[in-house]
Amino acid sequence: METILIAKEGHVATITINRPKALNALSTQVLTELNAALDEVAADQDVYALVITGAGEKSFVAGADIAEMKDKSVEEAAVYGKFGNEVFRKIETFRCPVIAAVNGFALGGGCELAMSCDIRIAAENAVFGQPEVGLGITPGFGGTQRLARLVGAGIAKEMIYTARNIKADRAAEIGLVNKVVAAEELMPTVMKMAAGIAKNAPIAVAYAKKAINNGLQTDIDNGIAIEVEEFSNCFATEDQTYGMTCFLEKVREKQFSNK
Ligand code: DAK
Repeated sequence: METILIAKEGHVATITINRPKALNALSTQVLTELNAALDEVAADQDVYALVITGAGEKSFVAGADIAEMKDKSVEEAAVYGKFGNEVFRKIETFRCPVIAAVNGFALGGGCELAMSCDIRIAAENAVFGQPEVGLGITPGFGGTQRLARLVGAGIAKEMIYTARNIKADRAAEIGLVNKVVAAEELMPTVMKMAAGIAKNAPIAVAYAKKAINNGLQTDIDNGIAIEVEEFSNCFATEDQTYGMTCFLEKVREKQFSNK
């Protein structure tokens, strides 16, 4: 792959969008290779957490590739939008948690990519925004849907209608990011969090992700029913017996088997 790097450290995989000359803008090639990288990582059952970041010190992802988008027809725009949304849904429903390490510009499709992840940690120099209406289009990779769900309709509408960017501290204030750290602390912080997630029972973490994501799309009674189902499914795993036995036998250092 030319525009995507994959690395693995312990049970944590990292996907880096590697097109720094164009501030990691999402061309069709990037989206296609990102899609393939996600499949590759998903197939590796030894990966319990995934980190997504951008190459270089300036940008996470500066959006969809404007040069490539400019001359699209209505039909081509629909195909492009559908494919991008499929890739981002793949991230959102990825079988383990995904953390966005936002190392600079996260604009348009970049902000949307970060929002498809479970958790966002930002460097102090990160900038977020949905500038699409200033280009004559609406957000097209889930921005109108996920931003409102994350920060509420009022602030989402303000950001989308004004097309004004916000800095990392404001993004933390509105709940768009979990935490802001110094640029040099970004990857260590994210890797520490990912490793902390990867220490827990992977199947339980995956079921918890499913329960939160699916529960958010429904009413509380259905949400509780989803939780009961995922909770009871845990009792079919070896890691449930192991985790509880470790507690009762006062074993502190656990090694879950992902079974
Ligand atoms: N696309 C293509 N190239 C980009 C780019 C982008 N989004 N962002 C930056 N680049 C390129 C620049 O053209 C420049 O290339 P060269 O001129 O060197 O060849 C290089 O990256 C460095 O950028 P700058 O020289 O502009 O760097 P600065 O530090 O001065 O400025 C910036 C950084 C991030 C403020 C600026 O580059 C910028 O404003 N970039 C565009 C940000 C933006 O508007 N992003 C949103 C894109 S729209 C849909 C599907 C998807 C979408 C919509 C609909 N459907 C089909 C339904 C999504 C839309 C978007 O994401």
